[in-house]
Amino acid sequence: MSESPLSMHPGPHTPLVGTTLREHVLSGMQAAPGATGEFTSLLNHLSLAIRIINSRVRQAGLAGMLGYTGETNVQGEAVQKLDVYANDVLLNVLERSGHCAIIASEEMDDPVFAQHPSKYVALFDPLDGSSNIDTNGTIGTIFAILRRRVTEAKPALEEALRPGYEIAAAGYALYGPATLFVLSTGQGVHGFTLDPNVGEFFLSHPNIRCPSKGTTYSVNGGNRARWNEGTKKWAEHLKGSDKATGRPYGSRYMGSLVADAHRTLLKGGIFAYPADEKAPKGKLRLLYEANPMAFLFEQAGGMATDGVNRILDLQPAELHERTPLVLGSVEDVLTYKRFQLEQQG
Ligand code: AFP
Repeated sequence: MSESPLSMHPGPHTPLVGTTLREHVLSGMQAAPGATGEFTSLLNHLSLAIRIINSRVRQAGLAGMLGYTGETNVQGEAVQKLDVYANDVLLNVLERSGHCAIIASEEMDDPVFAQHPSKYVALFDPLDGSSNIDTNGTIGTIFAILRRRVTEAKPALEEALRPGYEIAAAGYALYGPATLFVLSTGQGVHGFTLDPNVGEFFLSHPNIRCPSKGTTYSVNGGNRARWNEGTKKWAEHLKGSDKATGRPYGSRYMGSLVADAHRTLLKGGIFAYPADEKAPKGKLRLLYEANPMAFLFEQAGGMATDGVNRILDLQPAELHERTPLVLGSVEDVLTYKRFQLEQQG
């Protein structure tokens, strides 16, 4: 990237202008041999969609956008007005980008296939944690991008059903006190904060690393009675007192994966949504939630499993498949695994 005249001759009144998301993506792509600019353009379109969704989230209470539509989605969950809005924005912006052959969303029964040849598959949860909307809690958007193997081929559903280790880029937007865009294109994890006055994301969290161990755990303890013995013993273990291992752990749970995962990514510790008697395959969706988060955690030096197995190795069988999800600091995720293996004998 060429230096601007300002940065070449900084003076006492020179404004400090940080790296924008656009510049960051572009500089990564310039280093990639054979890059055509399509990937950069796709990520810029995603950033646009997120800024549009953010703008509506900020006005939701004033714009009559709170509450339910009265419909249920493919998961059987009540749909919020903002769920629909966020889904429509992402779909519209990504279709217009011309870079996605297949677009699949947690809110749509079936994927949308493009009529023209294009290189990428986009998977997203348009508004994660939406049960927090009406109480002004933190919510987010989660996405993953896959490269198609053959651009010219007619797009098919199987192209979306690929294991997470094939992800080319993943990230999330967090609509909290500030709006953040956390992204990995396979070269570490970087966080950008939206300057609402300028309308740009600026690099605020370069090269995020998840600590190897934390002191908090994040789980919906209300499900305890339905957990397996391994999970029950693990939770009791964390509540036990032992100075050497930092126990008892503190408990933090928002019920919004983006918020809980973001805190865990920065501070370390563990987030778990295990399988239970009511949800034997877990609650969270492999393609829209678990895979993108697992990609980010591994890129940041953390770990993500279904309790025992690596999330990114799981072969999806269907679009809306669910999985147990345990992610966070390597040491903490391995402790959870030890309790699962002990119970299995
Ligand atoms: P909603 O989008 O329906 O609020 O679900 C959020 C979510 O998928 C994920 O973001 C949370 O981690 C998890 O569900 C919370 O589930 P519980 O309410 O069962 O704890």
